Amino acid sequence: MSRCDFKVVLLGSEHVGKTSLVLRFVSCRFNADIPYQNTVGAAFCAKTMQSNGKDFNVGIWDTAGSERYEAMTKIYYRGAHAAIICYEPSSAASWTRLRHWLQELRGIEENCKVYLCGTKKDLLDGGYVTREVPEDTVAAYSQGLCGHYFTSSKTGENVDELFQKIVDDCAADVQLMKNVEDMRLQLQKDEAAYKAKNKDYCYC
Ligand SMILES: Nc1nc2c(ncn2[C@@H]2O[C@H](COP(=O)(O)OP(=O)(O)O)[C@@H](O)[C@H]2O)c(=O)[nH]1
Ligand SMILES: [Mg+2]
Repeated sequence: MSRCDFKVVLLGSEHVGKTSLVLRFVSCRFNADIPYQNTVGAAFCAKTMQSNGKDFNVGIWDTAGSERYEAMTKIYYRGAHAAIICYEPSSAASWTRLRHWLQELRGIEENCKVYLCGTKKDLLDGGYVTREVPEDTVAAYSQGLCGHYFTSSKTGENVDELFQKIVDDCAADVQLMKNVEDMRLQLQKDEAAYKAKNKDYCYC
């Protein structure tokens, strides 16, 4: 299995914590001491996850939130099975912008599963910041979407839960799973054909 079974994109304004969320999930790390690095275009990583006893290769695209890269970011929506749209509960601006990301995404991938993610839970819990986005506003907006998670990449709280829910939802999607099976079969055929063809050139 060399290609990704499920494609997940991360969207949200600059600085909301998208790259930290991916880093925490994939590497179980949090780099608070590293100076802020803007993601350019998008970064890709993959992780194997299980659902219902089966393995799935999950590809994660961490996009740049900056308007400078917006035209580029759209390229990464295409073919996404799930999107995590991030906002900071202490930033009304990041919440306002979230609607924009959702519209953009829907325009390109109508059937993409959408998850909202409120980031930096540790800061709110610790009283370091104050909430600007009311909880009932988030709850109302989340209805009709696939879920809402409130995460901390610093402590890891709810990070695995968010990604597990995405994989479980994808694995339970009959049409999507049919495509995954078809793609795996095609890959096996391509690989067998490639090996058969290259056998003729082997002199060992
Ligand atoms: N305390 C705390 N800081 C965070 C958390 N997530 C991200 N940050 C910090 O927020 C800043 C922006 O994070 P980053 O992941 O680069 O945001 P991005 O621009 O959305 O990719 C960095 O200084 C991170 O260390 C978190 O869960 N808790
Ligand atoms: Mg980033």
